[in-house]
Amino acid sequence: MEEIKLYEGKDFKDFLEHVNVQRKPAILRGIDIGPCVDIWSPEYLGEKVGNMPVKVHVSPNPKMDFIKKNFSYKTLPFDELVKRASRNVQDDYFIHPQELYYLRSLGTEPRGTDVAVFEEHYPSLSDDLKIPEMFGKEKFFSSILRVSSPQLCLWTHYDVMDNVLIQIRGKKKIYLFDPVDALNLYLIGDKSQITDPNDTENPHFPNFKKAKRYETTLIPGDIIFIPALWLHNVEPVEFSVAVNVFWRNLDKKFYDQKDTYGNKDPIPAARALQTLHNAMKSLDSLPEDYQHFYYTRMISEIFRKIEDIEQKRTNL
Ligand SMILES: O=C(O)CCC(=O)C(=O)O
Repeated sequence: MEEIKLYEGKDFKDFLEHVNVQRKPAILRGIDIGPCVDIWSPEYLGEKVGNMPVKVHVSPNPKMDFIKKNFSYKTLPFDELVKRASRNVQDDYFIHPQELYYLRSLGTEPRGTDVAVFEEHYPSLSDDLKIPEMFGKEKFFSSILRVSSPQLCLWTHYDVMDNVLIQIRGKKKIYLFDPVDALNLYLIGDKSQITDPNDTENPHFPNFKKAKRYETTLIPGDIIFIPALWLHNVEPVEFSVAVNVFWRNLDKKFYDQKDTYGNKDPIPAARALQTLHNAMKSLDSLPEDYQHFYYTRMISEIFRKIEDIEQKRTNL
């Protein structure tokens, strides 16, 4: 297990330097983020936000799997969501058999054409949370409220932008993997097929045990920096409320302007992946032994490129 650097105290200068220079995960603990840490009980949240409808993931299985879609979507009043998500899982079993809940707040536009901004969509809660100004307002992309039942794990995925996750209520385990380990993480698109980061002996994913794992438990008030492309998986130990803030760490021109969820690959990368799929389609017309040979040739070229990049990085 790899250490995640912890910065404690009121001053976040060293944390910011780590974020900007090392571009590795880091935790900031002990800064003032407002009264939310003390007052965001399920009752308070329900009362303040009321019955505004929200779209939630409902899962019978604590390990949500986006690839196999083992969960469904339901629209619930916000106050009902926090009531259900904050029940102890065992007590809840007979009332809502095997239902666990996860809210990832989206914009309010029903067709998903606006970006999530916490202060705008939850104005009755916004004074309770002071989001530290860390990265420059012009780079801001979105801020997302996340509410989760105890134990309900979000699938392992990467985001295309840097973000900080501000843990407000409940303890939450977080597992992170360096993008250099991507080959050991069995990716399909932006998601990994690894739904349980502790399942290192799964015969379907033999290389997973080679991936270096960064792991920690966040406590209320903690802010963790999750660099773009770092795979991560979260497992709330208790009823959990968090807000994460995404910002464009690359030049604006690299991002798809129509991407309201902030999960589309940077434009040159999306084009490269599309070209790869076209190349694969074009090879389909050849006999299999030719396909095998030309795929191997393509892989050799790609590996050469990766070696060049690695060489450059070790010389830095
Ligand atoms: O804390 C969560 O529920 C998920 C966090 C996450 O996926 C993120 O910060 O990108």
